[in-house]
Amino acid sequence: MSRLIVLSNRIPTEAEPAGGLVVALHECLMRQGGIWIGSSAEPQDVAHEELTEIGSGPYRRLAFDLSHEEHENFYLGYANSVLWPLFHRRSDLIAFDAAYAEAYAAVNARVARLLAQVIRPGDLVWVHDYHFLPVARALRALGVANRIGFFLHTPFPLAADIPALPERDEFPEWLAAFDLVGLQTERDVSALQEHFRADPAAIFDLEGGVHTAHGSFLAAAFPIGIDVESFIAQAEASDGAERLALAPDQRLLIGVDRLDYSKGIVNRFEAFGAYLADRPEDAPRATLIQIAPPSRAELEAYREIRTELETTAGALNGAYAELDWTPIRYIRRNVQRERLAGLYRRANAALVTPLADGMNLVAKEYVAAQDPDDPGVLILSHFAGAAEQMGGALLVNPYDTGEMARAIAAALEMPLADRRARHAGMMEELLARDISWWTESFLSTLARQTHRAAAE
Ligand code: GDG
Repeated sequence: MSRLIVLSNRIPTEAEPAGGLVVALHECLMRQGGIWIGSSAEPQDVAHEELTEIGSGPYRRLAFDLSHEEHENFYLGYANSVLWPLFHRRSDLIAFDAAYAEAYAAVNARVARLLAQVIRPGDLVWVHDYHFLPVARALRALGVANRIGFFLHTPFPLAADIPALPERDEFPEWLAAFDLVGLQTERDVSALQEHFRADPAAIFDLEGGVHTAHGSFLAAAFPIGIDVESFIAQAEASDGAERLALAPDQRLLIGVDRLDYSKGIVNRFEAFGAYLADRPEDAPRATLIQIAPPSRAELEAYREIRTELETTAGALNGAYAELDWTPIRYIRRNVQRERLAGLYRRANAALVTPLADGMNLVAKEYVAAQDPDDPGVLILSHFAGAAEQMGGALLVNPYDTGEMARAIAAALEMPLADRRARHAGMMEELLARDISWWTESFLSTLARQTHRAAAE
């Protein structure tokens, strides 16, 4: 069996709670042997040309340095102020700075040199996410002929938006240096094909192969899943709901998101406000619990969205709260995973309403956590990748406050038989394509790629 070399922005440490993706990759590495490579937890004064061993364990974890300047220009700059907004249809938020592109190229070139030192013939290389788009091209230039797969966790950018990228001419070359480009949804595969259609020399085959002047690769959808069984067990064992101290008939809605402008949290609060405004006097009270741990807080766009969110929550609570009822409970602190599972189970509906999202695992976790005899309702944005699979959700346009407010009312009034049928359908899909399916199908597809002579 081939060894696996994983490259991702961060390497999981023992101190952090392990999510489904981390556990799944950990299991692959345990099975196949290999190395997990990512950036050091803290930026350094100088980025040395070496990999540092992290901890000890059944497989190696190696970290590469990022200097303070690279943290600014590569991570916060190019990755999160150019690619992230572009890939989430927010070209208006792109920050243009030549230093960003320079740092992005330099870090990827260094990571490629370091990777080339540890890759052995026959290894499979699995690169994660938009931080490392050019790394395969850099590896090919160093003579690495191994199979290299890439998985994009975000949406694939719309063809019409890609011209906003200063490095638009290099973008197709970056992709073509991989053997396999995995995307979350069929919609993303179509977006990729549309982008390559602009190249008159590009040929597409029926199996998803894209043949370009820069090389051939396979583009396919691998919708990421969750560890369904372990989520069910956590939800059943959790004390999350008791901690809320809610009256038994109190209706609960839940939102859980990294605080990010792509997640549509402000729109969601406004929709909940519209629901509250229209709610009949005698309707049961509903509370929205929103868990939103901050991320990328050094960036202005993230500080702005936080202020906007907190202002909106404050205004709605001011308008609708009563002495014994707070409509929005907003929690910025990270909530333990087990507790979260119990909160999902207690919630009558989840509001998963991103403006753009690669997949959105919260949608899947919410469904998995439900009591099958009395399940809650998933309200899901059309623009989450999960919408392609979760046919039993109430699908909404997150920009349409009125539509979302009506979906909240419909969810809270939905008859049990309807809730059960929707939940059962979604569970079937979740079980069929869980996180093990995801890693296995990606890696077996990568292992089958034969067009580029792999160094055996
Ligand atoms: C990217 C893509 C894609 C959140 N708050 C807490 C907490 N969480 C956990 C959730 C969930 C995860 O974080 C968030 O995952 P998402 O999928 O919703 O979103 P991103 O972080 O943006 O992830 C996304 C994903 O990659 C995987 O490919 O689905 O589209 O953007 O697991 O539960 N967990 C705990 N406490 C919190 O307070 N324990």
